[in-house]
Amino acid sequence: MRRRGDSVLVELHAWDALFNHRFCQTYVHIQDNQQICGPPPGVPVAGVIETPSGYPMPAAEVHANGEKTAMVESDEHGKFRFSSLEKGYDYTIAPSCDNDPAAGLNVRDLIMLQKHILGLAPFTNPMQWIAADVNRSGGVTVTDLAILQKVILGQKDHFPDNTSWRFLADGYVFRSPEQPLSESFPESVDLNNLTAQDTSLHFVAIKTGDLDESALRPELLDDRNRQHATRTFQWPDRLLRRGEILQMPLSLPEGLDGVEGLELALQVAPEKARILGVKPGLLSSDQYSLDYRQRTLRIAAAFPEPRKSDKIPLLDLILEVQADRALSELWSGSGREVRGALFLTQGVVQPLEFAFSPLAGSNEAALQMFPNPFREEIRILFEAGAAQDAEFQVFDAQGRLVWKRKARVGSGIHEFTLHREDLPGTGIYRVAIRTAEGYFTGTLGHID
Ligand SMILES: [Ca+2]
Ligand SMILES: [Ca+2]
Repeated sequence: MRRRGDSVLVELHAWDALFNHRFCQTYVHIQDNQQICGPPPGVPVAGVIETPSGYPMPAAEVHANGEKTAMVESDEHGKFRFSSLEKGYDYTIAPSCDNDPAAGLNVRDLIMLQKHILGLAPFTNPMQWIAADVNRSGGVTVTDLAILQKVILGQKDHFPDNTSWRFLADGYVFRSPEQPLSESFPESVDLNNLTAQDTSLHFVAIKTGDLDESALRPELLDDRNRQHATRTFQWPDRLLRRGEILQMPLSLPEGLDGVEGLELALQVAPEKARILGVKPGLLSSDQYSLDYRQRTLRIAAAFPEPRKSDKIPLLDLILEVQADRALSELWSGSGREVRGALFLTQGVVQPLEFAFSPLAGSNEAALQMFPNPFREEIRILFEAGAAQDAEFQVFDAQGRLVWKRKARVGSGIHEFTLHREDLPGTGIYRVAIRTAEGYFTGTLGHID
């Protein structure tokens, strides 16, 4: 079939009266100057894209490639539709999506991949193999595990030689489901010499690395979180001095059994401390990452064998303290905002948070001050359990030490007085009393 705009090869032959013959080749360029041919006929081509468990995939590009090309996007129901593809041409219909490689990736995926590689829980359907072949090498190996770990830790922002999603043309039957990657399964549909509409195309969307299919279902993890109690990293709080090097051991919270993995992001507050490094512990260096600029420690660890709580640190985080502050004040966000989760056997996920407990014997509530705010002087009371040395400190709102004193105190209630001339001016101040038993803190206001 020839159309407007086509060039057609023709031969021109000529004979004279003596039948001498010559010919030449040239082109006829077909034009429709009087617009009598009408629009070329087209037919709709449409279908749907869903995850293996039937969740619709929105915002995937669907390309119709060939001599004629077109592109549409899937809608929130996973549906796509080319309203009119010109008839008579060959098309290859193929979805694609390479956005947000980290979507849906978490330690549960690492655990599932590791268990498959170790032969503890081999995959049961070909989609898992395709998701797990992170580097699209045609096999599932520890290299895929390492790349997945780096993407989860934020050390890689894409999958080498692979896209965020792959799309399997539905209806393909794997000949050897236990070795699906050895087959050339179809990731597109060919429509040759299109003559009639086709609105029943179906693709299965497979998110690279996302073995538990949480990419389009973030509520999966949230639901599991809601069902289980929060676990707490507990540290004794204490006052720190500017310039102090702090080594914080991070161990599994107490009372745990069957821990298959751990995910955590911990950020140090700006101006309060900076990360110097990590002292290795149970975790190998590929199971955590340090972002010095963002002041963030991230952990994504899948344990080859379920672990119990013990005292052996996962690692020690090493910080340089940049302001006189309590340990509990060094972090961005409160302990409840720490993004962390423990992955236990049976698919149980427990949220993780931090808590800082006063040292035994100390009690922040025991530090009483009045009048507060004060003009001339303020009386500050605290109770010590035994005779000991005490250090009194006052910090301004910027964390600068503005007043200090040392004294020996006996057991019982003690009082000291702060006068207006002890402070550089009006404002909010933080009082801290450090003793061998722990420390007491409180906030006071100085007004005119
Ligand atoms: Ca691979
Ligand atoms: Ca996942």
